[in-house]
Amino acid sequence: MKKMWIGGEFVGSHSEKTFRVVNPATEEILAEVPRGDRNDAADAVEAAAGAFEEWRFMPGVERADLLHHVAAACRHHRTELARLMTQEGGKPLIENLDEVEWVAACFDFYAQVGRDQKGRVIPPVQRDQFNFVVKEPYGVVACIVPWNYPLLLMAWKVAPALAAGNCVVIKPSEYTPLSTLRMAECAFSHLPSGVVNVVTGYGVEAGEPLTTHPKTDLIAFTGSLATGKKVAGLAALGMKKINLELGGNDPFIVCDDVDLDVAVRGAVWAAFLNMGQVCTSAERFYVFESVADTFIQKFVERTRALRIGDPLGPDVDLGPMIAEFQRKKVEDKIEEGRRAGAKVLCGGQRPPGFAKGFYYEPTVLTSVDHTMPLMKEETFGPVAPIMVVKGIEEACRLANDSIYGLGANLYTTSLEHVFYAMERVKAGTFWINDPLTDNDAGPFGGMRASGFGRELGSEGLEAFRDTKHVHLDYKLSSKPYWFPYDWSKARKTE
Ligand code: TXE
Repeated sequence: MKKMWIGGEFVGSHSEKTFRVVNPATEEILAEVPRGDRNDAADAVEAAAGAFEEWRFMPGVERADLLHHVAAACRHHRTELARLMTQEGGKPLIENLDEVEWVAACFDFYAQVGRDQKGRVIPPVQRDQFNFVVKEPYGVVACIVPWNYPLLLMAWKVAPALAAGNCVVIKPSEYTPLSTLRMAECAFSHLPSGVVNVVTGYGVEAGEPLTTHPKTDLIAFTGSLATGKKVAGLAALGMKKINLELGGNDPFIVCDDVDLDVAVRGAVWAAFLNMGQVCTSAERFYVFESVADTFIQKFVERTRALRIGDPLGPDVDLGPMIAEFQRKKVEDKIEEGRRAGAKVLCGGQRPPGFAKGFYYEPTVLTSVDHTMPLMKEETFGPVAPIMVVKGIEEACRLANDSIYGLGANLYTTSLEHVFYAMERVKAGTFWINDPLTDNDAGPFGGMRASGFGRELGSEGLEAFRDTKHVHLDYKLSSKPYWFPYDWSKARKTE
């Protein structure tokens, strides 16, 4: 039975209860994991708070060295961690191998950024004074992580949080805790006890107590809009800082001036990567009418050619969805679209020949419009609804007709289209001719209902640092404007 990582030790839950982790490709039980509760969450927060004083004042170069160590351990265990994520999450192994490298790169990035600067000097307002701004850690950061990128979305919180001098408590998703527990064993174990803690369990039982614990200073959350609202509400009661990376409903615009073979390959990948279970999946397509028929025909051809199978591979493009609840959500969305008149060009069913596993065929629909939830709500599955538009104005208007604003994609060779769309479309990341490429130096996060705060980039470090202005008078001189007042000046102005 697996154990949680708290205060530098592997421990069971106070409740002694466990929950099962299932392989979504085979529906077999992979492991029993402690079902963490309020007491376990409290132990982890206390362990993090206890380690804070030592960790926050560790010299930046030493902290950086330890974070580089985490990155090296990650790379050393890359295949094992990638296989674990594949078994518990269903993402193809080839994608998880990439994910582990991105995790290591994130720790390397913040090891360096974290030791670069921690404030600035500003000009004083009087002689014999010195003013400066100090950036300082908050203290204990709760990192609540979803199942679609279990290690990457954890690293985007933990690496900058640690680099800024905070200590953390990680609550992985109940669907994908194993890879994070293994990271604790092979990488976080190099850090001083209590700096990183991992509490496994369900959202309400283990996640909520982390959000409300008096010693939790900041909550960094990635997940659904619905749960993000709950976390934000509870954090507000305790006046805690939050960073929310929520859902998306990303538009994908294809103009009539591009190589359609390239645009189609990019679009199919953006739609069906990780079975569409990516916060920045391309969830809705807008194609210029003059190229729509050709685009749709090529898109369907490439979708039909996708290889569905065992995510451990080899030669597989798509694995299963994470769980029955997610597949059912997609099936209901497609059924609803069909009833409203949408046409399914391919997919729209479970693939034959899979007795087990939450498999679903990648699905392409046309005859869709913005009265359908398919185009307005996050589907988070292997579904590509395509609308035909007259031009860039209509495409941008429809792209913005959403409560979300996480990412957006555009294919064009026209600078006019680039600037028209880039300046108008509401999205935290705007990809042009290269969908979903992340950059550790580029801030990632949502506008509107997709959340607030940013991960990655210098913004991603700032999210985990508080600001203090220090004002120093080194002559200790008294001031003319102190008591008792000299009214003679006032009379002169009368
Ligand atoms: O997300 P949740 P789930 C969307 C996607 C998906 C839906 C539900 O549409 O269908 O969310 O997925 C923890 N207090 N995204 O259920 O509930 C939970 O244990 C504190 C988009 O996975 O948001 C898990 O660790 N924590 C998203 C984490 O929150 C709570 C990626 C996310 O769970 C909690 C994933 C509570 N009350 C899902 N309730 C993206 N944008 O990438 C749950 N949790």
